[in-house]
Amino acid sequence: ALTSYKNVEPQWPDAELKSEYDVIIVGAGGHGLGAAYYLAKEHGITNVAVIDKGWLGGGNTGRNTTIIRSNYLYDESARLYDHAVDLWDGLSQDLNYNVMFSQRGVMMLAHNVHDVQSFKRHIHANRLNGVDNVWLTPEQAKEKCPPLNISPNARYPVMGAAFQQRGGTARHDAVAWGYARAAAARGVDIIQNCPVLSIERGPDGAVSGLQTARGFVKAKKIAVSAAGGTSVVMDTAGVRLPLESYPLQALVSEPVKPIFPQVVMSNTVHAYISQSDKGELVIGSGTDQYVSYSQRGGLPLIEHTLAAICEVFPIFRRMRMLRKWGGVVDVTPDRSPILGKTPVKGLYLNCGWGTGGFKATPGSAHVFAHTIAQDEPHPINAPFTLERFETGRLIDEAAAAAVAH
Ligand code: FAD
Ligand code: PYC
Repeated sequence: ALTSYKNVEPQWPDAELKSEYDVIIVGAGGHGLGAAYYLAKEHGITNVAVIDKGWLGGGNTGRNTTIIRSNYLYDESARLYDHAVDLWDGLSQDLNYNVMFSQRGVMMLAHNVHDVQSFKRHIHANRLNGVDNVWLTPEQAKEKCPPLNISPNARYPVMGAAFQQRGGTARHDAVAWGYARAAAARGVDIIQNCPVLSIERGPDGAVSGLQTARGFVKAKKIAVSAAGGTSVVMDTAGVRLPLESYPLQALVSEPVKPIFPQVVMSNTVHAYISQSDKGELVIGSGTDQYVSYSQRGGLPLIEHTLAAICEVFPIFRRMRMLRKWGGVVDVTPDRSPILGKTPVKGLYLNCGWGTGGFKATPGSAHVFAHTIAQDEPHPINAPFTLERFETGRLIDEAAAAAVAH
């Protein structure tokens, strides 16, 4: 069946690893590929390699439920995530690649008094930061999303919802492919199936290069964007990180005709759901409760999630699930990312996105490229330092993370 594809041009060349680069990015997820693209496009730095141990986009970028929103509590986070929403808006045009960004709106359900108070606090803070987020009554929520059960007798009664209209979804693979194609067109080498084994440092302590499965490569600057694998890679440079890696799972149903117009999240019952353009219900759960580097999780979590979905959306009780999978998410103590310089000269870090970094992809990649090129943070990522875990200047977004972990 694939013979008809034999004359199709690859979208980026399968590059040979050179002996030396100005910048090497470890991790060909959306964040790493995006940073390479912006390095080339906005800073004129094109002697760049993006190296991945597996296939491009095969990490969390290709495994997530693609929810995009910027309704975070603190000013620092609102600036970072809203910068991303602004870039999502023009991304398909910028990359000349349809990333299928769909601003269908994200609804977060409140099931108890605590949820109501917490969401209203977020809505007020968001409004002060120019981030759209409004309160919906149960009836208004149902009007937007007809499958929602708002009966007062429901097991998980809906007491209202926070709603961000500018939020939505994008096609995760297309984001990786679009950045990869656009970066490669500007001269970036994309190297797949090449595990990075260690970061090497010279006598002055600065980075000198990487040991990879294909040998040593010299680099003036190294940027690590390896999500769940970050702490292992950084350890080889002598940098210990406040990260824990957990499995996070998702699953899809059989495809059906359009039935679900928004993205709906419920942190309290540990479930979130949207409908893909193919018609599948895309459903996700909370993290497994143990640390692991395996890209699969335990069945009890999925059962719990589906039980919750059946209570909140009884219409879906007889849907059949097609497949499930997991990713490895890198979680910081304050549920905010680490995005900036490190104590090692020439070594830059973009990690700690945990359960919620897909939405940030263009914004994070954009300011990370600035940080690498200028050797100083962009004002937007300046607060997201590694040092904050020593100084105590934390950015606690556990509530806005909205995924149980
Ligand atoms: P990745 O895409 O994971 O890329 C990192 C890359 O580094 C990988 O390709 C990996 O192979 C590579 N790597 C690791 N170690 C090495 C090494 N030693 N050598 C070479 N390469 C290496 N976020 C949202 O905003 N919305 C959501 O709805 C959402 N849902 C999620 C659902 C699930 C099930 C999961 C798992 C995550 C979800 N997330 C969500 C989180 C989101 O997917 C991630 O935060 C984001 O994709 C991280 O992107 P990245 O480019 O940093 O990492
Ligand atoms: O961060 O919005 C999010 C999210 C939804 C599902 C997983 N993460």
